Amino acid sequence: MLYPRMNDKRDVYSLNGVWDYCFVAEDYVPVKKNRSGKPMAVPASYNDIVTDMQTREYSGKVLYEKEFAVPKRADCLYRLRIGDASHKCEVYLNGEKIGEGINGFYPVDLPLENLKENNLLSVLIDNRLTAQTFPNGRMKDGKQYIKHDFFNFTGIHRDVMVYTLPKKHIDDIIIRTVVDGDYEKVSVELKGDCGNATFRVYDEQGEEVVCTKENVFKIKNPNLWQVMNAYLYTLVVETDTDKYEEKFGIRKVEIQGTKFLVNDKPVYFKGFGMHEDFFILGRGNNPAVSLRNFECMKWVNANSFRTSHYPYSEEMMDLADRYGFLVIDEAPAAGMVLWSECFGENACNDETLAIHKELMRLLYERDKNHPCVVMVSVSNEPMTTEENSEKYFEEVFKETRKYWEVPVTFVDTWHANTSYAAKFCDVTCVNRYLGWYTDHGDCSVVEAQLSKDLQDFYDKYQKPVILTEFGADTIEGLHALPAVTFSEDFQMMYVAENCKTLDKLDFCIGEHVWNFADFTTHQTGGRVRGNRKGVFTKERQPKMVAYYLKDRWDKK
Ligand code: GCB
Repeated sequence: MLYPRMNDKRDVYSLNGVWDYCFVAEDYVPVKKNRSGKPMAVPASYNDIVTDMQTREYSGKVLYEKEFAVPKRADCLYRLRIGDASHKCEVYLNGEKIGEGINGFYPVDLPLENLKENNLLSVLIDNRLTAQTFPNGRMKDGKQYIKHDFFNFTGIHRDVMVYTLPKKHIDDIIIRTVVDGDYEKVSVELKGDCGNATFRVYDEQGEEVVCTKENVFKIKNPNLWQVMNAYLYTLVVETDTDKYEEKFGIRKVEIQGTKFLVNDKPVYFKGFGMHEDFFILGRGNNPAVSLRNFECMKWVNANSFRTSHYPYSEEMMDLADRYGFLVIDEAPAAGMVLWSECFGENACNDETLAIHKELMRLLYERDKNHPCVVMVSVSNEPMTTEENSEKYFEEVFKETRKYWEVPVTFVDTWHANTSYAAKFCDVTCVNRYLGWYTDHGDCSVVEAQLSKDLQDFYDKYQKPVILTEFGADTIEGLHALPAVTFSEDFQMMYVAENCKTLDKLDFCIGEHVWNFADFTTHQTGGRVRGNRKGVFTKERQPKMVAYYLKDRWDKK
């Protein structure tokens, strides 16, 4: 699956902007334009744009429509690309169904076969979460119940494009950098009707370093893609009829004992779990916000992040490649709780498993050429204390490993002896809020409890460990002596206590503070304008703890 890029063989037309949207009944079919639509921005969630609660928190079907026209050329094929419509969607062109998106957070890419002079594109979204959607949720008496701690943002969240392809075209490019001591072999697999292909590689100065007809070639004295010191080559594939340009980096990922090696050097993961979330935009992709996120992460001396709890936009992944961040690429499998059949339609079942497997494949299709992806996480905090989760995750891991060559994990909240799925992970990833959700306000419990928990995991599985979440809700500007919870003083003490403990555990290869920035959640008693565990505020300004981390990570 190639991202739409414009060149002399391919056109791209943006459909971003103001669309019409409205809520529709269960059996609604968009055969003709709905005249009751109101204006809505794309890409964006509608939830933080509207001013009434019923609209903000609506669960059901939502129709997005856009009229458009593009120059018509007989010599090419037209396709539609929606970066993400959350969650499931059906797509209609001029009243005819042309395809669907099985889940939010993934691109929907469909042929546009019967384009007219003027066209109507209708995207019928369903934002309800059940045991067969990702994330999981539960509907009861028309009400949405959710087990995860982030808002169910709804809308078309990423760019919408119409693009053209030559009739004989490249469908996909898979780039593998074979690092075998001299770090120089690159192999390119093409899919599609490609005929006679030429491969050219340009370095960052724009100098051509390779020009060949062979799909396996060498780059002399290559620059490696290094952590926070990225080097990206540009591959240009040209066939008789088509052309496509894809960036790639040369890097090798390996686990040796308790070490996670990138290009043979051990790395320590310093960074965050994050969310795609900003004022008014909701989960809408915005390059300025993404860049501010990266600049803040670089400033604080982070070198990695997890795409908690769903795949982030393709544009974010491109930036991570360019900055040199290590990314743990997470599937949207949050809130997975029930595997037992006695829960009927509320249980994860074979259908859930089939979709989960397909989402792992689609993640590979989308992200395979990104050097930043050094590990894949199949789920966040599933209820792996349930016996039936073992078989389920065995299958999900097996499927994921069919595609991905990087280490595979999931993020655990249970214990070494209680988690049925911990054994499948290449790296043990654990979330802990000791002194916060347990022994609230007492940092003195952290050292003993955290060391024991992580040591137990290591003793049992002998895998390197990352503390993938720890953090404390903090209201910026609130100070307290002694440091009570919600103050900046407490957050700093809390984070430092966890970090100090990790320094004593040599099997521990990383720390991801929860969260990079404050973010929106559902309304519950424990959340004041959402989750406030950000090291940065929602405006992307540092809280006091950011200065502690900046100093620590500079030395680490
Ligand atoms: C967790 C979850 C994360 C929550 C966080 C919290 O364990 O993985 O999604 O936001 O705790 O702050 O409660």
